[in-house]
Amino acid sequence: MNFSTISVIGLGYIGLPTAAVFAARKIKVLGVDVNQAAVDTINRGQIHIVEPDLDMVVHAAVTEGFLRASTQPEPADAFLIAVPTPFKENHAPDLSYIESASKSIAPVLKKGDLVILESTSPVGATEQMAAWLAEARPDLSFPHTCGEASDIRIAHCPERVLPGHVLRELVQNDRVIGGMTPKCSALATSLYKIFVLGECIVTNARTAEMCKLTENSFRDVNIAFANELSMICDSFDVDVWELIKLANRHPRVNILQPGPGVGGHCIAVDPWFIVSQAEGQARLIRTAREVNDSKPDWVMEKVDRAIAEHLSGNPGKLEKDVVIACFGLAFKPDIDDLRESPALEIAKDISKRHSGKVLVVEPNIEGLPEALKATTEITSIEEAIARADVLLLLVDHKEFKAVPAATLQGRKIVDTRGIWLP
Ligand code: SAJ
Repeated sequence: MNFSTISVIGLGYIGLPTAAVFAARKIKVLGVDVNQAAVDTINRGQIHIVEPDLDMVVHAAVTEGFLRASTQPEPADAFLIAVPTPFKENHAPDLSYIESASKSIAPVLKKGDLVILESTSPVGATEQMAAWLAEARPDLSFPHTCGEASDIRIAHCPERVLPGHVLRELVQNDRVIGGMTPKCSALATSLYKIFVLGECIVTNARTAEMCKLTENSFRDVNIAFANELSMICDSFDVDVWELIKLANRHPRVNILQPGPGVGGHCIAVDPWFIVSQAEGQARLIRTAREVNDSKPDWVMEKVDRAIAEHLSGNPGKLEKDVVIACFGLAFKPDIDDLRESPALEIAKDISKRHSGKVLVVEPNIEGLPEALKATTEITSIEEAIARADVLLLLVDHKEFKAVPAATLQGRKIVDTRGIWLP
């Protein structure tokens, strides 16, 4: 099949890079987003998100005329839906973005088109999407009712790229192709083969949905193990970082790293989709979520203890005289992404609760986020180390790893990442 035009619905962290790599292979791509400002930015050849090298690829694709953005869908040979799937109050998945994306493309669908759902989705979401499309277009046939004879082909092909390495991983990672029928899978495979150098592995839509949820739940459970160990070791007076290094010398043990909690928009969200669909069975997955979500509270207790210890060593000093410095706000090292960041939540919490000065160091951002502007002060690493009584290390950015050990000697440190320990 020759795809002469491709449409990507949702121009965020996944949709925009995907649209750009297709366009870089000289295919006409229309990116669609409800955000007019994002559409305008892209049409100027610029980007509205942070991802290394993406600005260059988008600029070239727009300048050469292969990538264009709009708020309105237009006819295309293939549609890729890459919209958010957050969860609701009760952790149940919110499919409203997929629903409105499906309903927006339905009027422009034509016989022979391929529709791919890339958004991380609960099991059954692709069938649900097919049902929404069928409802809007009774004149076309769909795989959930007509099987291989359908006019429209549908597949779930979850994205698996790591923020910060998106352009490389999009091309190199293996891709799971979950067609609603074998013909749907074959067509989706031929689409991804345009830029994917990794293997395209075919399965059905439900398995592909569960595969994506499984990958992120696996990581969440493993991080929870590390986080739980760090809390246990603290009460045993055992250095968890040394312990993990030692245990990982075993040929079949590979423990991940503890931290202040799990952030980002994927690992802290996706496991809940399994829990909400398998309430009584997903006990380990639920507990892992709870362990990781509770870690910031534990860090806050460590900060309170550090303040108390500092005060007991400095008679006459009051809490309002104690200066705390938070090192890092991002959700993981060496990125500027603060969304769903436990480090940011902890810094906000401290700035609300602490009566003394709170300093913030974040080498990857220009100014402080709104929530911290009135209550904290952004400083350099050196200034924070010089002024603070309690140093709280939240993110293992390379700049913090480079701080000479001698500078930190004898200081009161709460290190959630194990890089400033003696
Ligand atoms: N973290 C730890 N300790 C570790 C590893 C990570 O505390 O040893 C924390 C990080 O600091 C961060 C969070 O976990 O707060 C998540 O970071 P991450 O690097 O593990 O993952 P994400 O959220 O950037 O990307 C994940 C990836 N999934 C897996 O590795 C299984 C990525 O491949 C997915 O495409 C992405 O989720 C997604 O979009 O679903």
